[in-house]
Amino acid sequence: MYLSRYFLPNLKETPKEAEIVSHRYMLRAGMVRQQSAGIYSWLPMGLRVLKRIESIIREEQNRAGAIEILMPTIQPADLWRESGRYDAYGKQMLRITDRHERDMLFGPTNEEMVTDIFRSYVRSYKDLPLNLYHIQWKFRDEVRPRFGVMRGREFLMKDAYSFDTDPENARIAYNRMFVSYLRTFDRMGIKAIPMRAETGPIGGDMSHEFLILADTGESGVFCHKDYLDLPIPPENIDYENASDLQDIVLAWTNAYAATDEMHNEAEWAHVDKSDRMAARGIEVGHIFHFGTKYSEAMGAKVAGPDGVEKPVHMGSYGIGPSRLVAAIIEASHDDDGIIWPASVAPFDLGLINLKSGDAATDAACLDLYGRLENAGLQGASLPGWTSSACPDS
Ligand code: P5A
Repeated sequence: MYLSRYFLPNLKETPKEAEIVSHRYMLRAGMVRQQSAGIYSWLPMGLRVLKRIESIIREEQNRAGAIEILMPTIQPADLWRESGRYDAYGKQMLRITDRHERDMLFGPTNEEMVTDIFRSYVRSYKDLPLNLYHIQWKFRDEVRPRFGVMRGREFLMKDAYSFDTDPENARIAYNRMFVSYLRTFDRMGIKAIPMRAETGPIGGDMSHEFLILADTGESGVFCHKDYLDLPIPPENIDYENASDLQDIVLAWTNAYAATDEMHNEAEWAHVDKSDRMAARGIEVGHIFHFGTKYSEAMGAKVAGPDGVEKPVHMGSYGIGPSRLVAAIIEASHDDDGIIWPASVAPFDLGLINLKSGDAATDAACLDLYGRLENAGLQGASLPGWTSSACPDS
């Protein structure tokens, strides 16, 4: 890509509305443009980072056996009436009426819709386990959209949904996603620590949030220092091996780790003072086990070997790719700008022609540019390069 032919509307001044560093740098680097409170257009360089984050997530979801689908952003209210969440969701839900006076909504999450897909096709335990995911825009009318794409109203989510015959298998499905999240965040160059979490409007009895440590995080976190050095599961981890998965989850949940909502002073007191980390964190992922909450309400049943039909056991697993763009910047920057982890950098390199107009240098640069591209590297090339537009990779 020639920088002179690229669309990189970078700003010289720091916009006043940007309170945190990631928002400032994203606006200054021309990555996003705010269109309304909490609603953003993604400009070319921002979109490149978002797409790289998406593809890491996709690769790790596929590796863990999840299957990609794509559900719509607009959903019929009737599905949500079946689960009882249409009224319960309150003002966070953007409600829409179509020309036939039918109640619709812009999806804040997809538990109901995926349960509807499941009940329409799956009847037997032989078709399980199943995990379906999609990467789709969501809308939540947040009371305080802020910090740019960190807490947007329209935001991208990867949401996966697991279906199993019983609680034991549902636990294995949960562990699979837990382990795949450790790999996913590690590949993005960030340390995300799983912490026990509230289940909120999604519901259920077991939940972990994945948080990265950053001073600007919205949650207070309390955790053991050991989490900073635990090994990440390898690429060839066997997702069919339930006991390996359980061992990894135990290792990653053994020491104390909780957000302020779940913090327990009595348990914290048992952690040696020198091992304590009390910090701020950004939630980049959140996983839930909620058993039969939706399948019972919506009649999603499978027949077991004995032919008896029972509601399917479910969990849901979210990651925020658009929030991750900002979160990675919060975790990796200095006073001069963003320090992109190589795996998510918008460009792999910048090629600078210091003698633009000199025929031999121009030809050498062009040749090098072509060869780098053929080698699979994504570069931004001159002439017209300015240091303020230079990605830091
Ligand atoms: C899990 C998947 C859910 O909605 N249902 C489907 C469950 N979980 S969650 O925790 O509410 O959201 C999952 C992840 O989405 C990101 N996220 C946001 N990103 C930007 N702006 C927002 N307003 C926002 N709300 C949630 C987070 O990364 C969260 O972990």
